[in-house]
Amino acid sequence: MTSIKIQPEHPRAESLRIREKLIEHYKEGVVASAGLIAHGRGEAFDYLLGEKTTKHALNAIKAAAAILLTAEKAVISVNGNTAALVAEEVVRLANVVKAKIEVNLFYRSLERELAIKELLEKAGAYEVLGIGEDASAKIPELGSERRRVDPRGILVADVVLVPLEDGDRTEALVKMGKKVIAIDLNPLSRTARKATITIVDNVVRAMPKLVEIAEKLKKQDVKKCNEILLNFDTKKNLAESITLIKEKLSKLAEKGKCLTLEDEKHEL
Ligand code: PTJ
Repeated sequence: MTSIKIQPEHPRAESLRIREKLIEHYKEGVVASAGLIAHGRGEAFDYLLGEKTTKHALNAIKAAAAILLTAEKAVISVNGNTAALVAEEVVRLANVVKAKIEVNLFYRSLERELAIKELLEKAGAYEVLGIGEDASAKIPELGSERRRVDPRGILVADVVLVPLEDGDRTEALVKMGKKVIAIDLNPLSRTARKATITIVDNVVRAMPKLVEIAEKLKKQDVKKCNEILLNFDTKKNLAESITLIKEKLSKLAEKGKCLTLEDEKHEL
């Protein structure tokens, strides 16, 4: 149930729908109040990226699918925003790549953990790790509540997918020898810069694409995954996303008109 009626012809209808979804889940105790602010930052970068999955993001998604399919113990880490926006895709991906699902929150409370678990179970999850006392292990050198992890999940994982979050845990997980896949619209964030593979895209577009590509890749020989990973350069890929933003802005400035990125979408 949404609190405003979104007209389908509104030029920013999709963006408004996503906002309403987050607000709704905020009211239900899934999304943290800071999650709404975090979304605003994401929106700003999405606007600069043209609100579409770029070819660079697609290459990173392929590499992410390959690393998840070749993992021994993959875990999808879920926070409030991720659960609100892509709970079904989280469950689908977990099934395709045989990953575990673990709730891991910055603003941790048992109420939120349980609300997120319920949402994931409604989406079809049969096991959700990291709830309450289950998160009994600790990630070393990490001060925030994110340090508390499940000994059956993130603690022993070799690959962890962390859709949109703050950067210090990514860094700590990499230091522990884990491979971290981040989905973050901000290519300048610490998460984006520290992850093993960074997908600079909106989770609402990246997650369904990741499921689709993992499903296709799973049918192929494992050699294909290794080949994708061998040819993927994280730093180069991240730099390409930053360059894309720079070029888009330069193009708008060159025109000498007061164009918005909305205009640019139609012009290019
Ligand atoms: O649910 P919790 O308690 O774990 O808290 C979650 C938030 C998101 C509040 C917490 O992790 C946080 O404060 O994160 P930050 O430091 O604000 O970072 C969030 C990052 O996600 C920013 O770099 C945003 O640009 C990015 N982001 C926001 N929305 C999206 C996004 N990236 C991809 N898709 C989005 N929809």
